[in-house]
Amino acid sequence: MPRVFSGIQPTGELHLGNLLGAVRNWVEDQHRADSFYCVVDLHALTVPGEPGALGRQTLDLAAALLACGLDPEVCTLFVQSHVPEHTSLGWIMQCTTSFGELRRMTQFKDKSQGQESVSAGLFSYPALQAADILLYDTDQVPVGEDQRQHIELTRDVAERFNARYGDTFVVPAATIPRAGARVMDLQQPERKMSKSTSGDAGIVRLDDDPAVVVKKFKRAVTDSLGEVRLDVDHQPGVTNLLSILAASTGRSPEEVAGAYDQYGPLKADTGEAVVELLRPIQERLGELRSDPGAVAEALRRGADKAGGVAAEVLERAERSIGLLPRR
Ligand code: AQP
Repeated sequence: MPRVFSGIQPTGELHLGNLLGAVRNWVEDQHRADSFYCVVDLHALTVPGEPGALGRQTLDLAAALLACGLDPEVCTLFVQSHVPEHTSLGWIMQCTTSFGELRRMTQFKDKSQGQESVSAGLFSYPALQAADILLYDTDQVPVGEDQRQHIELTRDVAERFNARYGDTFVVPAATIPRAGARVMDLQQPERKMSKSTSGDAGIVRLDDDPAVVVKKFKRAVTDSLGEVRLDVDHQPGVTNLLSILAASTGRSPEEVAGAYDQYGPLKADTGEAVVELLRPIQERLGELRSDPGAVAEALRRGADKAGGVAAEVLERAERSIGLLPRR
């Protein structure tokens, strides 16, 4: 069985981009791979947040992931800070990654733009992300398109470490879905839909009311060309709607594009398809939110299992480097 690892930040509520770009594949992968999924709370510290809110957001995000279909009896779902090996290997990865590599990361450029103060953690977090992945001897990392560059960096760093200290890490590969890999903001379709940067009208949250979802799609920004074509450069809004409709209904974007010649019906059908996609998730989310103890218990069991694997791999890396063993 291949080993799969992926993570998500508890920086806000799960949105349609997270679901179509990553989480839906996690749910499928858990049945065909030995899968580890991590709520990466330490990554959330790279940008300022409301003091004291992180624990609640972490639990809520875990409940949302379970509502999407992750089964803690089948996969390993855990919280990054519950497995301290992540920070230990994170430092080793910082010392294996170059300043120039981190400076080229486009997410850093995007997220640091216009900020009064930028943390050193925001700059170096791709090294911690590399540690997250490498700690589990990961073969495949299911992510959205925006994470492609970080997974490439992880591969480079793993290969560099292996060349420098001897074969230690499995070199992972990204798995990116064909439809839904890059869901764009409904109001600014040239920007990705994002937990922390999208305004309310541009983002579809997992627990948005059906009427709200329909309204957001009705008001989605398109263009004045009056044609329904897949053309991300000239018609980013229309292309986004076609991609979302395709990903939500299991069709190809080309097939969906051929079925419409007006924006109104395209918006209405996309809204309805997303409402249907979210309906069962929202029902389960209601049940899970009423039992936070069960969610916390699933995370505890996940951390125990993840910690066992992570400790072995960290020790292997420390031995490769030649750090003095504890015993
Ligand atoms: N718009 C998107 N389309 C497709 N996939 C997406 N992902 C995120 N946004 C989209 C994928 O979701 C997974 C978890 O992402 P994350 O929360 O760890 O970080 P992110 O990519 O930075 O997501 P956000 O929503 O933009 O969060 P913030 O605003 O906190 O940075 C990843 O696999 C990602 O590819």
